[in-house]
Amino acid sequence: MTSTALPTTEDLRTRARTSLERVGVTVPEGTDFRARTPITGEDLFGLEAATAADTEEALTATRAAFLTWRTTPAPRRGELVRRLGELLRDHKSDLADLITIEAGKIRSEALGEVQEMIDICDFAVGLSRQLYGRTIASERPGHRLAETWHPLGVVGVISAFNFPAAVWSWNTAVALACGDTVIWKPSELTPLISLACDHLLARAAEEVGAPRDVHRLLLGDRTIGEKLVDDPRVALISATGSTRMGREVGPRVAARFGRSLLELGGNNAAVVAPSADLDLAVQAIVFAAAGTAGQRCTTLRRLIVHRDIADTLVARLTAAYQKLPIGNPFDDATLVGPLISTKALDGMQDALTRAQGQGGKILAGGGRRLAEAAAQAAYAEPVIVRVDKQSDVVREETFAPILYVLTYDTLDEAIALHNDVPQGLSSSIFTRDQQEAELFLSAEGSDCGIANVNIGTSGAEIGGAFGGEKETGGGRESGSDSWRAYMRPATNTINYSSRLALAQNVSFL
Ligand code: UN1
Repeated sequence: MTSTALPTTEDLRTRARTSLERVGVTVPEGTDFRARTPITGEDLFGLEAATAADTEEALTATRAAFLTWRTTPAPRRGELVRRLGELLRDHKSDLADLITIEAGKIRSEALGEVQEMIDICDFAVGLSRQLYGRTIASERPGHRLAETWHPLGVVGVISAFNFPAAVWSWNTAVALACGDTVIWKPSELTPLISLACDHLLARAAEEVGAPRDVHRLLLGDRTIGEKLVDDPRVALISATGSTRMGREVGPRVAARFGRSLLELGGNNAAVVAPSADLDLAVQAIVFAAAGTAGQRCTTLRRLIVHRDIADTLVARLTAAYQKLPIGNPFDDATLVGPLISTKALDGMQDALTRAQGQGGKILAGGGRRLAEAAAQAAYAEPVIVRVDKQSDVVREETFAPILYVLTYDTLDEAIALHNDVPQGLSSSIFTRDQQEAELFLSAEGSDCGIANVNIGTSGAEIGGAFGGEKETGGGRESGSDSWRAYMRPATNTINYSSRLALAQNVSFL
């Protein structure tokens, strides 16, 4: 199925300009690089990129701002985040428009992304009154041990096109509450939503009397990210993107003893057991695998189905895939928008060719859509591929809507297959058998940072910690106690007696 005709690039340009103006941003015209839309695959505006001097200035300014921000009481810092959350609420629709225009997300998911930003702001406001340390029992009389959490410094946020605003907000709302300042290097593919977010934060800072330099946006190519990665003034690099990118960033930050928080590739799977509620499973699987055109790091990429129900489930999924409306993401009926680029589509076709060469059989989808409308736009049918083993291509993350289906006989076998990939982000099991569910969640079950029961792999709430193991990079962002990554703990030993007692019964003098 195909939804209504695509808007023209001129319509999208006008809509982007209107949304930006309502947010308060005047598009800074330039010639360094171009904002484009995957909806038509065409350019929207020419923009200016940050120069090396701009990057240097941002480093100096955010470092100077940190020196005052770190001593601003945390609940006062929370006021900035609260104001940002209010402005995001006021501009929810405009921001969602920009996300749809630049990332191609359907309207409901784009609004969801803005909601995710609002949610993390609420969370971080509460956090600003809950940066708790502990008191620890001392082994010495008249002594107290305590743990104090201090702001860390400048945080460099490197974000990807697919969650162009929410991932920035997870990092920025929490970092600001924690007393850090932020430099943001967004994806070159999503500059407009970045300008809008930066503008709203600057406005919030002005309104609450916080330093303007608590945040800086640097638009441009990877050389900016590299500068942040290598500069010792950046205390923490929080980078979201491919495992290939993380392989470069991690060691470079470590080489200067900086900290990094990496949120890299996923190759997420769901196990579907014989007792699963199939109505629920089908709905959850289609959203997780085909939603966002397969371009979430949490997208469901592997389905591990019990042999007894495999044919039934696959038939139901295939039928659902055939009805997926693909096309204009602004159309309420559309469920699958464009891929970000023709390069992404080439990557998808290449993976499908390889999968077939490695024994895979395409059961649904796989074709190109709306090719006639715009050669530069990349609309693709989400695909289901049946495979009999986890060959090379199945073990890789292809950032496109491809769902590989494998079968299993015993749960042990399913868990072994599940964990036998290099990535470890998100996972789920569909079962009504409590023993199976608990085993999947146990230490001998899923090896991922996110493990769910009777819900898909994507669409996590902000309250939990977000991130994964193995090649996913090990970082945790967003909720729970992820805030600790943005602060440094100091252990304090306080002697309130008038005797010097040495630990471990050491005697001296
Ligand atoms: C990402 O794809 O980088 O759980 C983030 C989810 C979203 C976040 C995805 N809340 O799918």
